[in-house]
Amino acid sequence: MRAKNVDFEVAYITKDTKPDWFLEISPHGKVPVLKVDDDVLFESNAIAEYLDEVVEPRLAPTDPIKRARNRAWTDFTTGWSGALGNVSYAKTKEDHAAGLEALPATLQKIEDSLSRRENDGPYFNGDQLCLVDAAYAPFLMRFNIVEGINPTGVLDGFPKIKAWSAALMANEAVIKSVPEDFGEVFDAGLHNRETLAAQILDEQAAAE
Ligand SMILES: N[C@@H](CCC(=O)N[C@@H](CS)C(=O)NCC(=O)O)C(=O)O
Repeated sequence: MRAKNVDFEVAYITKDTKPDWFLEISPHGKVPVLKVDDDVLFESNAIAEYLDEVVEPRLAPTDPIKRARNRAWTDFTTGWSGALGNVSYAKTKEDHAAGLEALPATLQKIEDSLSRRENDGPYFNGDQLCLVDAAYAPFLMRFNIVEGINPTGVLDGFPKIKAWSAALMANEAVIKSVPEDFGEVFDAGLHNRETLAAQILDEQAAAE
């Protein structure tokens, strides 16, 4: 919505204290939901596609083949988020090592898809942020934060993803997609999930 310069109000929902009004409108009790007057939309991709249809400028390619490819890659975010999350949110060193061993297979798919795009970037479709960027950026943002806590350097082997990630993390709409206290909220989430990253944060704090 920021990429489209739409006026909107945002309510951030905390997983363990979901308000009743939210549970009444969110079919799966999950974020995001978008309320448009009396209509409620859910599922990130459905919301993003709706916004793209009703608010100019159109970000999805007009060419049907390119649009279908974009859609196919936004549909892969479950695999993408799962593969990154198995590293970022691992609870033990063993699980972290297993997640890290499996991750390159998923990264390579995206690296190949970025290599095959017929543009010079920096975004998926060229110089305009698009729906594929919007779908992947949140997971890259969180992965990058955990890289700052427990670095693996895995993206060094995937230069296209690294450059794409740098462009996305510098984009104002992506930066503002989270609240200002996101760093603290995210750290608290790492602790709630009893992750290895949280243990490392605690060790670093104790050593200071
Ligand atoms: N496929 C859904 C996934 C939604 C989803 O899993 N949301 C997570 C946050 S990213 C959530 O609300 N989790 C809270 C919960 O499961 O209780 C979408 O893309 O909108």
